[in-house]
Amino acid sequence: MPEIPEEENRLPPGQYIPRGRPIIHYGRVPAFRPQTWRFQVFGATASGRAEEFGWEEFSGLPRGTVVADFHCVTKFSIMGNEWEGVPAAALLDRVPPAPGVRHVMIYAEYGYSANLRIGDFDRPTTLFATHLDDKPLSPERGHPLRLVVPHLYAWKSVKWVRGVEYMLEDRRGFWEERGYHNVADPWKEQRYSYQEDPGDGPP
Ligand SMILES: Nc1nc2c(c(=O)[nH]1)N[C@H]1C(S)=C(S)[C@@H](COP(=O)(O)O)O[C@H]1N2
Ligand SMILES: [Mo]
Repeated sequence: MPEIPEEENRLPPGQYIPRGRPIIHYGRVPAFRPQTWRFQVFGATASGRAEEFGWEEFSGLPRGTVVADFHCVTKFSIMGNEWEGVPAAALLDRVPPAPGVRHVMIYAEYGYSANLRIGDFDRPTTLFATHLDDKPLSPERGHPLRLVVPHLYAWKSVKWVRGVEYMLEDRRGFWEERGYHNVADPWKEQRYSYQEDPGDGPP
């Protein structure tokens, strides 16, 4: 039988398992209004047009489940989360990017954002989650929709997400502009922008 690694063996360097499941974010928890909620895909789309989804339409996209650990740069890790929602790949199928797209910017309510390389966005484990462990997300966890990018530090897992911009050139998001690493791989401890190698971030 294949062995499931102990939680200790699944921890990236410098991380620890806290008691409970911390919740952290910058600013307030937004209210969800299903009638006016919109999800926008814009920038370098293949069609040249922006696309907008209402709540019903977005939640009707193909769905999937991902079980993954979650690593915050402040060093706590939350192990074995079961996220359910719309895989990023399903959105990329529905709204194909133009051929030159190498990066995306994810936007949330209140101006929070995070940039990702297209290869990190287009992973089988990257998904727009509506549910955590069989329950709808709580307001504090990102209800109604949050991105989950489990293989990168959790500031890239944008809560209350409202849109994606397809980008031909990389730009820094909220924390990437404030001294955090552009790529954010926890296994390489890519915490801060001063650790970036040439090519990791925009010039
Ligand atoms: N919109 C938004 N998303 C966000 C944040 C935020 O401040 N605003 N904080 C990020 C950070 S730093 C972390 S560690 C995770 C925390 O997710 P959790 O509250 O579900 O543990 O959300 C990320 N997503
Ligand atoms: Mo974080």
